[in-house]
Amino acid sequence: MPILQDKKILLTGLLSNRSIAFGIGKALKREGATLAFTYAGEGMRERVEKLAPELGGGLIMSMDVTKQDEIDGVFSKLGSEWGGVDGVVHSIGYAPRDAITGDFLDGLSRSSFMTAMDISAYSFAALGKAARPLMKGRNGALLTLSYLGAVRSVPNYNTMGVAKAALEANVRYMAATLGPEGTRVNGISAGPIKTLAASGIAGFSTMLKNFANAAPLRRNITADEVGNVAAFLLSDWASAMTGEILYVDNGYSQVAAGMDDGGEKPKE
Ligand code: NAD
Ligand code: 0WE
Repeated sequence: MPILQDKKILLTGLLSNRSIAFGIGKALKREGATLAFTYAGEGMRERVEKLAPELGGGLIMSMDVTKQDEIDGVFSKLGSEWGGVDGVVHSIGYAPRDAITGDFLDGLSRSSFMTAMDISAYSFAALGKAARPLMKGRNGALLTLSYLGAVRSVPNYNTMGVAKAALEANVRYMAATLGPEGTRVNGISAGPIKTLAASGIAGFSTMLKNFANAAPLRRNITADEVGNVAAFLLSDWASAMTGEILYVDNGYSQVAAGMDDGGEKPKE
């Protein structure tokens, strides 16, 4: 039995077939969900129009999260088309390049800090606020994507790490606020994946290699694997889970650097 039958879910953050949102979309479709999609302002529309059919298609709307009128427009449209919303996936993050490169304080600026906070953290609470009346009493769920840099200092992640810490705090405050209305709020902290957001980040390939060597499961993770956990969290199987950050990282965050076994693979 598919676990998301009859669930109406808004999927943000689609940009390419490598996007984590694409892996999530495939799992949601497989589990029977009806989807709607947003893109980050004109210019991105065509990309999402190409990807949406593979995810079963549906409404496609512009939503640059820095623009409140676009956020309001999306939920007013969902209100008239769907009458209610059962799930929202927030898969959005951005910081200006200088703020995620090299020395944290050299790259720090008031404006890049505010941009990172606005797009990567504030926007999740803004979506929760706008979705609230449409989700009330439906046992629905909100989901966001975080990264280990929220809770550890990761080289170069810098200002994004501060924004992810705020995002994870958002998860807890939103869970407390929306719980009495039956709406759950959770996050997935994913291991590194080579998406567009990751391409062009200096040393990312080395990071992936080190990750696979150190992670208990001795490999990298895929967007499809994030998708499966996302489908679970949005489903009624997770009805007692809210305010949580689940690590989908092959166990990487749960081990400390130890003896270098060169990333020994499991024995046959
Ligand atoms: P991606 O580039 O495919 O997706 C990032 C998305 O953010 C894009 O769809 C982009 O359009 C959107 N976006 C940026 N600015 C926006 C704005 N102003 N309004 C609306 N949307 C905007 O990359 P991804 O890796 O799939 O990233 C998705 C999420 O997953 C992000 O929150 C990212 O921080 C998180 N994450 C990524 C990794 C990784 O290694 N790739 C690991 C853990 C968490
Ligand atoms: O959240 C992210 C990356 C998000 C991101 C990516 C970019 C690239 C293009 C935010 N802003 C921008 N700005 C751009 O101009 N990840 C979890 C992936 C990621 O990014 C890193 C990582 C990892 C992992 C940056 C440095 C170190 C590690």
